[in-house]
Amino acid sequence: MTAAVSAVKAALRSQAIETPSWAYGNSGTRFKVFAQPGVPRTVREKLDDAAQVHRHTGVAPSVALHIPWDRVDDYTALAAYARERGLRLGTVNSNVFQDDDYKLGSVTHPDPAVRRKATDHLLECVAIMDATGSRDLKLWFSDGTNYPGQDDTATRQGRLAEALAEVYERLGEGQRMLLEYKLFEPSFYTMDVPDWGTAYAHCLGLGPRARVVVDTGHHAPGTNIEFIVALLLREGRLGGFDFNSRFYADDDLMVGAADPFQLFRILHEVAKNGGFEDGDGMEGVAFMLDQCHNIEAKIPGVIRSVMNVQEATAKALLVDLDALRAAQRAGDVLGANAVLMDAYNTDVRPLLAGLREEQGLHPDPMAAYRESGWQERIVAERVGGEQAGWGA
Ligand code: LRH
Ligand code: MN
Ligand code: MN
Repeated sequence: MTAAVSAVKAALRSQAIETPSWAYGNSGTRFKVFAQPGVPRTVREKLDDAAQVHRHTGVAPSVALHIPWDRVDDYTALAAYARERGLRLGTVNSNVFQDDDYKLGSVTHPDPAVRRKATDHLLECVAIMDATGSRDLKLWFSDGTNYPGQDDTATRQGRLAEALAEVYERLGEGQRMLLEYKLFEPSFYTMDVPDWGTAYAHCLGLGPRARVVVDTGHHAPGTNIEFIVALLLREGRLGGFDFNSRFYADDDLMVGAADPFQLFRILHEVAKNGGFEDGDGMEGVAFMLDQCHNIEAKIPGVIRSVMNVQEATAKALLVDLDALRAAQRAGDVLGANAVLMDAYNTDVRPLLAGLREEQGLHPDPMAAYRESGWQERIVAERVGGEQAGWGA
């Protein structure tokens, strides 16, 4: 027996998956960016594309911005533009990693003038959130060192804490700070926020609206990510996810492509916590994609990713928790494992197709997009101008 289908559908209806503005632009590796025809030239065109994803999936109502890639003169007007397309502006991602001044770090740089510049950018991002109505500020720092002895690790932690405290103080009432960690890259000896423990310690020092964000690509191979998720949920400090797939490092491939079972195990931890329901609230878990579609078509790549998260979510929601707990209490190792695997091995595609039809959507979002003619239209219309890309 699996969990009641009506409850599963209700939770699926309330889940929201945020798509990143940068997924719609050109991206690549350090070897080559393969430009695609029809790619957006402006932030507004990125929103137009995101609206297509939401139109066909029904579960992608918000778009994450990245500043300065998505810098505009009037963020209130941009928010209105999003609203007219059935979207809202979501998480604001800061960027203190693409300026020459940040070679030795941003908020942890040895020079206080560089630290000031970086912190001012983070404060500017909060001002943008005021205008867009965004709840979450997402902070990721490339800061770190390449060589032993290059700088003092503990001193850098102090500089980081100081900058974070200043930004945390600036947050408005309904705003949160999400701190993202990453094992390595671009710094290769030490990263200043390399793991969940470091991020968690800083969040604890800041206050309850500071939360950890788990980017699934930012761990060492073999890391038990669902353990980290369970622990952060228990502590009330899981702010959200940056979903993507990795085979080797921070590959930023489509979520669920490399290891759908891991995605299921992660979402099972969220499901046990009722985490799909009140995603918008201050306690909500943000489900964000952080991906780059280097060789596959952008919009279908995002649609496929949203569907992958939805499928893993449906399977996680299907776990019969009563049966699981009974087996666990009885010490029935194989029984408990079987309950979990029953849910994972369920083909949830018919359930999701039915749910979409109930919502007036095409049962197959990929086919709906193909049939919509949007791709042909943007290829024909978006000529001239500079195409947006990762870092532009
Ligand atoms: C860093 C990262 C972070 C950035 C995004 C563009 O690797 O995952 O979330 O904001 O890439
Ligand atoms: Mn990320
Ligand atoms: Mn990353």
